[in-house]
Amino acid sequence: MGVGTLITVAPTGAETAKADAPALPVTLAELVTTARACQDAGAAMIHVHIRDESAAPTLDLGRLRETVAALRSETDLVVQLSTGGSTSDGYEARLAVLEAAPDSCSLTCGTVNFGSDVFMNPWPFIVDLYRATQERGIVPEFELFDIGHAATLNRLLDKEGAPYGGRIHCDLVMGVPGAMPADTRTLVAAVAALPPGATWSATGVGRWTLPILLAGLSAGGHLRVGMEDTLTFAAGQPVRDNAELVERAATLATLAQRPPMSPAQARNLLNIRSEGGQS
Ligand code: KMH
Ligand code: ZN
Repeated sequence: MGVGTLITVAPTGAETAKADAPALPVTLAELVTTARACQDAGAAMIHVHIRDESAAPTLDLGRLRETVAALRSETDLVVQLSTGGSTSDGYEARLAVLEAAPDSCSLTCGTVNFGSDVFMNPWPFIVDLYRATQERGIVPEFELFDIGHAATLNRLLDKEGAPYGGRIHCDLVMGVPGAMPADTRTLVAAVAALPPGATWSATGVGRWTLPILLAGLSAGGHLRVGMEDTLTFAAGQPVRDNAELVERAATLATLAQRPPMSPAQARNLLNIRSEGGQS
């Protein structure tokens, strides 16, 4: 295939308590240490959720700005902030995330059941967030938790035009309870529903991490791994840390003859013009 693999690490998320997973990076120092280790292991982009002083999820703008600055100065990674936050975050706070001026942000293309909660992404919010990415010059990554989200993405592009940077990059998040299942036939169907020319990564939640990693590689996709999505490395074996998940993804991508992209190659793929901190 001749194309490398973009490995994104999602190290923290908003759902897991530090007490349940001591290796979860929740302080800025832990996040930066994790980011460096994951870059060394083959990650090129980091999908960031942050926590407050009590390790609870937060969208505090000051902390987000500090986080972007620290990741820029200490790593070369493409810095992607989550605009999903946690299911209890309001639309205004989620829109305000863009004021922290990351390279990229997540943009979920529809409302979806999320375990016993609902992750709200109604059409007017999607449009507001998308326009804000265009105005602020932030490259969106379209998060698809269900196949219907691909239809919403196609509608969004039809009505609102191309994303900033001109590249359409999607992430299939598979296996969230209540959302699309994490199996190969669903992955193939979801990829077939993407806009023409889109690039995509895939991640499987929980025990679906490895099957979706293998299916994604075989289907020509990129990869997302990390403790946001799974806390289990193998049956009965907790994840050591995020770098362990990135190392495995990098090993399998290399075996598939699509070795990990560097952060510079990832910037090229996504058409992100800003420079990484260390380049
Ligand atoms: N924490 C989930 C409710 C995103 O980062 O954009 C939403 C999420 C998606 O993780
Ligand atoms: Zn997230």
